[in-house]
Amino acid sequence: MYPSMKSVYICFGTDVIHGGHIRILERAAQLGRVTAGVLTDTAVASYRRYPLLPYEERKSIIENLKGVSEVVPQDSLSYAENVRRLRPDYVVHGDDWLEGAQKPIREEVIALLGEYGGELVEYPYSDDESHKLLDSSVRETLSLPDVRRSRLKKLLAIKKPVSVLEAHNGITGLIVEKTCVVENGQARQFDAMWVSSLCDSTAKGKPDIELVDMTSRLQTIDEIMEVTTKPIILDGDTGGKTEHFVYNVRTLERMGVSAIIIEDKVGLKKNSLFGTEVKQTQDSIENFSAKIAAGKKALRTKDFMIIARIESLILEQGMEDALRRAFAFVAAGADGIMIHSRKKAPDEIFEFCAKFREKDGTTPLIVVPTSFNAVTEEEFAKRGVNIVIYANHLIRSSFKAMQKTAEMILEAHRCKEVDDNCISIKEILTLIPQQ
Ligand code: SPV
Ligand code: MG
Repeated sequence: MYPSMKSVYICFGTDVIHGGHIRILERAAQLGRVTAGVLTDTAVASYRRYPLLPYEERKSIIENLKGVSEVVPQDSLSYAENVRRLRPDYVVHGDDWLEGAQKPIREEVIALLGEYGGELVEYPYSDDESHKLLDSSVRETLSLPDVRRSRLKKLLAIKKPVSVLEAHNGITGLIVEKTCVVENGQARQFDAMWVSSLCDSTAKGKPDIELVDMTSRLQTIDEIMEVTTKPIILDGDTGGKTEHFVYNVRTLERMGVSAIIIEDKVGLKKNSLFGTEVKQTQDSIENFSAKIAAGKKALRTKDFMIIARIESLILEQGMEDALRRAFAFVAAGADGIMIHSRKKAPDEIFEFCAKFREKDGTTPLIVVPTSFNAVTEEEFAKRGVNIVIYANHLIRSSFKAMQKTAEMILEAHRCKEVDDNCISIKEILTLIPQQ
């Protein structure tokens, strides 16, 4: 039946099969009996984009392709586990992984095959325009409001913690969307974006006191949404007046935002990282619970999340107060609890998580480790945290780089010296492809 009884391994991460895949598969089948790996949902999400089709569906598509004898899951971008187990005579791949994020994966495959005399066979990757169009139409689908909005809850179901980085305009949105590193055969990407009040205000040269109004915040979100597909979590400050909040959550839901986080403060809001150095007033449990409940009632979908942020530790009101509020806000309908702290040591955050998890094993917990920044995502996950938000790091790092460049031009009376600090003209011209 087979030209030889050699074994072949090929892996599919795609949810759209096109002629390019079929041609590679035909060639693979000429080499021997084909086992196809199918990337699991977590593996796809960590590498390219959230899959349009779940694993089971993608598996059954691949199973039904001519030339595929068997399908096995591949849990990570790395082929190592399956290659070690199956010891195929050939691994087949397109030649599109010679550079970029997949390069180390390719090198690992070559090394593994070398251990027992297996061979990597590469075929030219299809650069057919129609196939590229397919990928961009998948991206367009992922950016549609209904699809984008629902993805945060889907991510929460498959990934712990969900890793989130701030974006405050189109270009920072693209950085969160596209940055990918590969480490020990695992691809790592950010899962979602945080539209921070601090960064949105700072980018406009304004203080973080709810001065940048909702209309402007919505424009920032729209700018990010136009060029990205990942879910968005909005920093909703205090949520404002309940009468306004109910309108705003509906607008955000309609736009395709996945979640809003509102903090239990009233009056003139100042940034939490000031702590008790400035006057800040916490809302009562009753008022804030009523605001959450009203927001929940206004929603039209089950996807949009209203997350309550507790400021008790920031305002030095103690652990008991923080926990009392957390349980009350969950009872009022909150879809998640963000606990904030400005202490360098994570002890109070860990204590809160442990005590909260004693009574509530399911409500998502969110942290913003700007101060307690030595804790890894793995450690947070062990402590029961579901979402980690890096809330201000793109604006803080870009500010430092921009200021340095400005100083260097002034000092040198010309701009030659700053060239090494800058992305090249060629790169900036081609960074954003024209559609
Ligand atoms: C923000 O990013 O605006 C936040 C988080 O609210 S923090 O600055 O830590 O208060
Ligand atoms: Mg804020």
